[in-house]
Amino acid sequence: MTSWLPFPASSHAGQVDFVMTLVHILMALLFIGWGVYFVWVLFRFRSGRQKKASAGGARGRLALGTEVGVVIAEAVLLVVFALPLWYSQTAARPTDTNAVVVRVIAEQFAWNVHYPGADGQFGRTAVSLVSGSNPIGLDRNSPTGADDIVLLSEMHLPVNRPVVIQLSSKDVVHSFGVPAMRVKQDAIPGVIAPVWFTPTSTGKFEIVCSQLCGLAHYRMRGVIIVESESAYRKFLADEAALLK
Ligand SMILES: [Cu+2]
Repeated sequence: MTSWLPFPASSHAGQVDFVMTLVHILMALLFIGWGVYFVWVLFRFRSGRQKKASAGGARGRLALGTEVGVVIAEAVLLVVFALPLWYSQTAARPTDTNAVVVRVIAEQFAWNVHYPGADGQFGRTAVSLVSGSNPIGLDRNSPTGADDIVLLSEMHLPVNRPVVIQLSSKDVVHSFGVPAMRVKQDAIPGVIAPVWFTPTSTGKFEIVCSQLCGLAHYRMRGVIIVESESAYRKFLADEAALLK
């Protein structure tokens, strides 16, 4: 049923697809219902049958009942399905303490990916340190900053381990969209927004910017490389070796 959607590469993809399918079914019913009603109204109230409009408006409970029914259906979609899912993937944190934590700092028109390095702690960053060669303003001399790893528009992740993305932006509002992971979260200057997911398939998956953020918005893309735990560890070790 959901084969019209991108390949599902995260553990919560099925839940998102389910909500999306429900929304599409409701919208299809509304589209057909309103369409049929519109044609019926054109026929029923044609001028040949009814020259003068009634100022009194519609009587009967059907219209009100339909409206209330639609509102209830939409409220159920929102409150029962959409909001709990959104909460669980953003405000709530994964229960797995082994989660990978990565910062993503968006800018026109790239994704800076910041790993805390071997010590598991992010180094200090400062706006005054931002330069062409230091896009996130990382202080390499801070106690936890020397081992940090910074990549441009490329993110490596281990398969089957939760990853918490701490998302922010250097300039304008962007949106971190990973269609295969069913992840989308706005990147807002001055705000650190969390979003998390668990990749369930190895492979390369596209990061796209999902907010129109400027002239080159269309090429604000990145790649997530999901790999085995050992390949991920090798990646971290290789990057750490480059810093020495
Ligand atoms: Cu953007």
